Amino acid sequence: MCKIKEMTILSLIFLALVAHDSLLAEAKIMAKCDAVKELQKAGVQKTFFSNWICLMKMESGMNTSLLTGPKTASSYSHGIFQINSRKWCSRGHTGGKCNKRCEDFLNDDIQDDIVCAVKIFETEGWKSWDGWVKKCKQCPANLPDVNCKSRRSSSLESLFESDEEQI
Ligand SMILES: [Ca+2]
Repeated sequence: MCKIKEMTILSLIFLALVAHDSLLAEAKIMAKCDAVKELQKAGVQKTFFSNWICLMKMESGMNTSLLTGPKTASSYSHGIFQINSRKWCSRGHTGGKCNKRCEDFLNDDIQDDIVCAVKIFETEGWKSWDGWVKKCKQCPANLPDVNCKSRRSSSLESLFESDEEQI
């Protein structure tokens, strides 16, 4: 009897953990300091960090899996930088000016997203992003503090993740 009860409790705990994990997986909201780390890793100039973070917040709410559209020319915008399929990537196969599958801009690894976003920036400037123009350029108060000194991010996710981040 006790064994069975234990098993049931264990399975419930297991199910709760799985459910919790999938909830986190669905949300995919990147914490600010995790995004800062990603920018550092990609070698982006530090002077621009607050603009990049503001842009990500305003374009996608830091949601790495956000897909919006269709917009003009039935284009879709992808991921944390809302990279558009009209010019920069192709849906279903590699292509566009970044030579990438748009779907690659919907996952949790944003290194490739950053490479493409930097290319967009170098080609068209910040003005390529409406969200940046309206909410970062015109409201500099929205530019966040990007000094992430603490080793641990304060994000909810970090409570559930192992310490793989410190390299
Ligand atoms: Ca990606």
